[in-house]
Amino acid sequence: MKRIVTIQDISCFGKCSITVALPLVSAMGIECAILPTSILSTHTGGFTNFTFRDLSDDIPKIKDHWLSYNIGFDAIYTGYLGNEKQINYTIDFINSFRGENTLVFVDPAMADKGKLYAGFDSDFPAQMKRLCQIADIIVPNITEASFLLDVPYTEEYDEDYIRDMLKKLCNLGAKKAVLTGISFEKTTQGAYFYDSESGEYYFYKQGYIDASFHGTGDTFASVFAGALTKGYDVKRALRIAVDFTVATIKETLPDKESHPYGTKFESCIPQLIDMIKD
Ligand code: PXL
Repeated sequence: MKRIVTIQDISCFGKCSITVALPLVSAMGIECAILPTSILSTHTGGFTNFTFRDLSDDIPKIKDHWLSYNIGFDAIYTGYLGNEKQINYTIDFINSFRGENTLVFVDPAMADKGKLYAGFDSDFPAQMKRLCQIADIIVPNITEASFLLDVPYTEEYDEDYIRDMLKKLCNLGAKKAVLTGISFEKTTQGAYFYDSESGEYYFYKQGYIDASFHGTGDTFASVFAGALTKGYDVKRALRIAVDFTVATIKETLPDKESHPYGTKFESCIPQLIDMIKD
C-alpha cells in the first residue's frame, strides 16, 4: 500500500486541509499519515476570532521519532502552513525523508481572489517560495502564483500569459506546475499543467460554476496528490482531481447558503472510488 504524509493544519470545523486530505486520500486506498502543524477552531475564511494553536515545535520531534523507526513515505504533500517557522521545519522534514522516488507535492495554500488569507503578512509568500523551490510539483491558484512571482494579480489573462506564468513558476525550482481555477471564457474553468522537463502543457477544463466554497483547493490537491502517488500519469490524475472537485461543488450547490464553509464532499466519496477503479 502506498503511503502519503500530509503536512498542514487541522481546522476543527470548516472542512479544509487535514479534514479533507485524510478522508480523500484514505478513500483512494492510500495510507495517510498526518503531521498537523497547527490547530485552529475553524479555517480563517469567513470566520473571525478563530483560535490558533501553533504546533511548530512538535514538527522536529515527530520527525525524529519517525526517523528512529525508519518510517518512509511515497509522497510528502504539504498544504496550508501558518508561519515561517512551520515552513522551515517542513523543508527540513522533506530533506530528511525525501528518497529517490518520493513525490514532493506542494500546495502553496495562502491566498485566493487576489488576497492573502487572514493572518499572513506580505513577507509570507517569499517564505512559501522557498518551499516551492524544492518541490517536484506545485499547484497554486492564480492569486498564489502572482504572489510567488511577485507580479500584480489580474483576472484578465490569455493562454500566453498562463503558459508564461507556468514557466516562471517552474523556474523557481519545481519540475512541474499546475495553475488551478483558470478561465479563458466565462463558460469554462480548469487546471493548466506544465512539465518543465518535457516542455509539455496540458489544459483540462469543465463547465464554469458561479459559486465558491472553502476547501475546494484542498479537495483538488488531495485527489491530485493521491492519483499521482497511485502512479497515474499526470493527465489522468489531473482529470480525476478536476472532475471530483467539480462533483463536490455540484453536490453542495443546492445547499449553498448553509454550506459556505465547505463542500459536501463526503457524499461524493463513492464517485471518487469509482473514478479510480482501474
Ligand atoms: O483551504 C485552505 C486553508 C487551510 N487551512 C486554513 C485556512 C485555509 C483557507 O482559508 O484558513 C486554516
